[in-house]
Parts: sequence; structure tokens; C-alpha cells
Amino acid sequence: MTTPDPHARREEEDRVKSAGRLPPNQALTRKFPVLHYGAIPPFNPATWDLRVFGEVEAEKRWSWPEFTAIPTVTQTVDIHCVTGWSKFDTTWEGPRFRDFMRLFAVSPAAKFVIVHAEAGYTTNLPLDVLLDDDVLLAWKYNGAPLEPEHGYPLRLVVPKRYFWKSAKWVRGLEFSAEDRPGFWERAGYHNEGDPFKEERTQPR
Ligand SMILES: Nc1nc2c(c(=O)[nH]1)N[C@H]1C(S)=C(S)[C@@H](COP(=O)(O)O)O[C@H]1N2
Ligand SMILES: [Mo]
Repeated sequence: MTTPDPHARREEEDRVKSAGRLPPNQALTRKFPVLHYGAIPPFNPATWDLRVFGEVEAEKRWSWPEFTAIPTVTQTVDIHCVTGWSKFDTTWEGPRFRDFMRLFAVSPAAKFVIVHAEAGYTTNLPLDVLLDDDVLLAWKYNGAPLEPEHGYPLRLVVPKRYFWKSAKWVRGLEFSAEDRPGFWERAGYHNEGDPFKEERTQPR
């Protein structure tokens, strides 16, 4: 039997899809909400670079043409924002973080990465979280360059953490022996941010 009302049918579809897949206290959206602090930064391909520094053998920079020459993978994942929306089946393309790491030598002391984005936004992640298969330095969404509001030209995508860890407009990756809370983490968000453990804010 089919449900004649398309809205009821969508709700039923969402309910079935969400089982075991929607983290606690999240609601599914079909839209792609835009969330960030501050203004959308401009992109100048002639001056843009991605800088790797900190606990690495030698600091290194990639220009935009150099970065986009790195082999990419395409991956479809669910994303979860701490404000309560989740979006299923988002398709991103870019180099895997762990493949990108083969292009330079990280010192054995490095245990964390501080991700630096335009305008001083930062977020911190344990290195082993970034080595997961599904972590991308994404520069395409649904086969096209990212929209400016979604991080053009380059963002991190870490599906297993709340989406504030997926920094938009990424410009630097700092490898570090010590953890250092980023922008939202300093503001009281949880250091780990696992949506399935509902790690929204810092325990106090
Ligand atoms: N540079 C930067 N990246 C950021 C943010 C930000 O304020 N600045 N906000 C984060 C938050 S809280 C979320 S939910 C996602 C939203 O990504 P979207 O706008 O593509 O949905 O970006 C994350 N990345
Ligand atoms: Mo968010």
C-alpha cells in the first residue's frame, strides 16, 4: 500500500532511514543549512595557500594548483550539527586526510592537529580521528566546487564529529604534541564532539 500524501510519505521515509543512523536529539533536514561565525572570506587563487606546520619535519605549503593536483576520493556521509540538524548522504570530494599526510613527514611527537581557517577560526582534533577513512580535505560538493558559504575553496569534513569540527575555509594544519582547544571548544563546546555520545558541551 502506498501513502497518497507526499509529506506523510517523506516523513515515513525519514523515520525508516533514521533508525540507528540519527544521533540522539537530532532532527533530519533535507536543506543544507549554513552556519558560521563572521563573514564569508574572499578567495584569491593567486595568493591562497595551505600550510602544514608544527610537529613536522619541514613546514610545507601548497598553492591552489598544487593542492588540486592531489588525487581525490568521493565519499557520501551523514553530517550532524550541534544545533540539532543532521543531513544524510552528503557527497564530498577531496584528498583523504591520511593520504594527504603521505606528502610530508609528521614527527612522532604529533598527537593532535589544530586546524586553522580564515579569520582566526580554529578547531582541534586528535590525529587518530583524522586518520579515519572518511575524513576529507574537501573541495567539491556534489561534483561541483564548494559554495562560498560552505567553505570554498577548501574545508575539512570529519563526519564522526559534530560539524563545527569540519572547519570551512581551511588554510593551515598545525601538528601538535599537545591538545589546544579551538574556537568553539574554548567557548564551552565539548573537546571531542561525538554526536552519538551527545558530546555537545564541556562537562562541568
Ligand atoms: N571557518 C569556519 N568553519 C566552520 C564554522 C565557522 O564558524 N568558521 N562553523 C562550523 C559549524 S558550527 C558548522 S555546523 C559547520 C556548518 O557548515 P555548513 O555551513 O557548510 O553547513 O561549519 C563549521 N565550520
Ligand atoms: Mo554547528
